[in-house]
Amino acid sequence: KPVQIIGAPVDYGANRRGVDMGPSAIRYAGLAEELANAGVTAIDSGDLTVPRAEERDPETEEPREGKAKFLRETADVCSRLADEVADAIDDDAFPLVLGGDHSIAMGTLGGAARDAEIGAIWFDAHSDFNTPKTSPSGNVHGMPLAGALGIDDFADTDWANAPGLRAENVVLVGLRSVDDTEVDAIRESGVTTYTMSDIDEHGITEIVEKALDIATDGVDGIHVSFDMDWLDPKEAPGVGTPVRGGVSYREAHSALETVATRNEADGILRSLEFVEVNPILDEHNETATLATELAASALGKRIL
Ligand code: DIR
Ligand code: MN
Ligand code: MN
Ligand code: MN
Repeated sequence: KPVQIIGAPVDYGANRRGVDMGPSAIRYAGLAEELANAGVTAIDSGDLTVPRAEERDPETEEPREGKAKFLRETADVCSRLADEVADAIDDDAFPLVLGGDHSIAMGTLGGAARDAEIGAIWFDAHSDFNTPKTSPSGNVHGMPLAGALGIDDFADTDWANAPGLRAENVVLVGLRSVDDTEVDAIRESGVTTYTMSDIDEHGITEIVEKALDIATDGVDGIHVSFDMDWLDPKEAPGVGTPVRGGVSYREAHSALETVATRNEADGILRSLEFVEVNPILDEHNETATLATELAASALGKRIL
């Protein structure tokens, strides 16, 4: 199955500019070559058209309660991204989405969960479970899981919701920064969480195997959403919200190799995205380079 690369050069959801350059940075770092070397056939369908943040007013009329910057613009981009992802799947291609900040996951999930029941694995330092009402920052990149699952004030936000995404098949892996405002929503939602402490205790392979068991149980496929801030900032400095104590270079590869091995056995992987690469906060485009290598691992690259 060919991989279809879709760029979403969006930074409406982040608290500073630059993550909209993520898709360019990842391509410049050699994504096409890295995938070709891994034996993966890839078609690049380019980037979605995204107006610059400066041309837009961050205030939105909706929701009436609470705060979510650039929500209208985010709705527009996510709707178009969902269509592209759903079209790619219809064409029997495998969507690989390049962010952009994590708000775009509502688009990817919306497309992947169209006419299908899916699970998801969320590799992220953060839980992304805020809503406009609860968010301390107003940044939509802290909200996409709540949006996709239709939690609280996202209940009627059609563009954000991924109808076929089942909370019982959603697994967050490697958490280490959760806002107080997110805790109850996470507990009530029925998702499974593994923190960095769980990885310390059991090791990355065991945790990812468990995550795969849960995410794949009874579904048509799974989405893997990979926030580059999941890694330790020493490995991935080019991200907007770095948090110390993340996974190592090798653990990140191992996690995605485990996903790839499972996918080789059962073909369960339906879509994949890498988000939050911000090259202007980076040195020598390190974080984008890492994203290209990780994409290859997820799509089946092996050391031997
Ligand atoms: C924080 C940061 N929880 C917020 N979230 C981030 O703004 O809601 N997610 N950075 O990846
Ligand atoms: Mn995130
Ligand atoms: Mn994050
Ligand atoms: Mn154990």
